[in-house]
Amino acid sequence: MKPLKSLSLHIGLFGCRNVGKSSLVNALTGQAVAIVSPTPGTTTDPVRKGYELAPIGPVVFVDTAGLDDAGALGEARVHRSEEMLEQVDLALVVAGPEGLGPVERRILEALDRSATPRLVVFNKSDLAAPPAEALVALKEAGIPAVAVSATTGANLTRLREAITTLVPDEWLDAPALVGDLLPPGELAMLVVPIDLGAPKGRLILPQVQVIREALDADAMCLVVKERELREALARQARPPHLVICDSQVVLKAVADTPPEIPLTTFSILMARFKADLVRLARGAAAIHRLRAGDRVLVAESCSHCDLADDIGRVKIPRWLRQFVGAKLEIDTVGPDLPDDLTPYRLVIHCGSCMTTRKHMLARLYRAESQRVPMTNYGVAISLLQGVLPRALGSFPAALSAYQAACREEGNLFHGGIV
Ligand SMILES: Nc1nc2c(ncn2[C@@H]2O[C@H](COP(=O)(O)OP(=O)(O)O)[C@@H](O)[C@H]2O)c(=O)[nH]1
Ligand code: SF4
Ligand SMILES: [Mg+2]
Repeated sequence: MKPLKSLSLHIGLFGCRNVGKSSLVNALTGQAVAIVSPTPGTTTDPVRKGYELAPIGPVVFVDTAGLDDAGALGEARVHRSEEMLEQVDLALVVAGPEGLGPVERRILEALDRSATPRLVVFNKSDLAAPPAEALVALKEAGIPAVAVSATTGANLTRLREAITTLVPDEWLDAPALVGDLLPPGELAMLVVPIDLGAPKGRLILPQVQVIREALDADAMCLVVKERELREALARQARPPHLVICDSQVVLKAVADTPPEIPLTTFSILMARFKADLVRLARGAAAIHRLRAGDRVLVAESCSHCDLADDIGRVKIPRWLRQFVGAKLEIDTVGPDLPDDLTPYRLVIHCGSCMTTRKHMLARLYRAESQRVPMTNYGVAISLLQGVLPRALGSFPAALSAYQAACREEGNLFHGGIV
């Protein structure tokens, strides 16, 4: 068999006959692609199916024959499935509700040898839940597991999320943090407040990352506090190419920076780098729709962020209530995000500095698949301060997504969109 070579992520499904591998491909793609049959051994050669899998993008599912097939013909099929184990980019080890046996264990060992990201899918959860001891053992081994039903569709969203978090980095082209915005020789002016919230004796990670990337791009950086910004700008014979400020001083930075100079915030740069700025900007439009009594979820990704505590638990709720001019029900959660987000009109997520882009994309997907808009602290703060269009000026796709979402809702209220 020819080795797999393609730009699409190949996701292999492996397991015994009849556990529902083909049914899962059909359920995930919403199409009857793979032949499903109660007769064991129906899938013979690996079957590939290209599909646009939200939120990852183009993928190819590789549905394989059961690895427990018997007889001479069965052996040949097993061999072809085993070859696939080494070739896919990501593997779903599919088991029934009875749990893991020697076949699954062999598959997991083979995947470990080739360092292939994998997760165990306990299918047929409509018939029975997977054994608790199997879940505990997998957890101890650091192997993610999800119980689903291809028949009822239960937990397929969770499965997609789990797949997303396992996708190897090279398959999700991460946008640059700032390098693409700064041509060589140009100047970035960074506005960094040194207040009580600033850590002692150092800069925070996004600021350091921006400086490093600007230097990598052969650009220059000038770092000032918000009080010195006006003076620093006045001293430049040639204006900076971009002003980047801390979200919390965005109002002052906008007031002190001539409108022709592009300006954005560290958090907006991080939203693009760590998640998807276009989608978070679109989600932010829901702020204009909030009404008295609406529930908003403020979500944090980890539990060690004193600064975000203050922003997420105190400042954003206060600014949000002031902006909407009404009482809102604001819950704060973290580090776990609830499965059911439907009680909320909006999720405002933290900057996710400690988690991966995949993690954030999976969370965005969870919210969007439940039709709950999601934005993040950085985008929300600029909106609540009335300067979001200015702060998104360097990101036309995000700006138009936000404005289109505002228009869709027919809302130019609560301070308008410009
Ligand atoms: N109850 C139930 N039956 C399922 C589920 N998924 C698949 N099946 C049934 O299990 C049998 C084998 O499914 P198939 O997809 O062909 O398994 P494969 O051999 O692993 O590809 C078929 O009769 C399916 O209808 C499920 O989630 N729940
Ligand atoms: S991920 Fe970063 S922003 Fe989010 S709660 Fe943790 S430290 Fe704070
Ligand atoms: Mg099959």
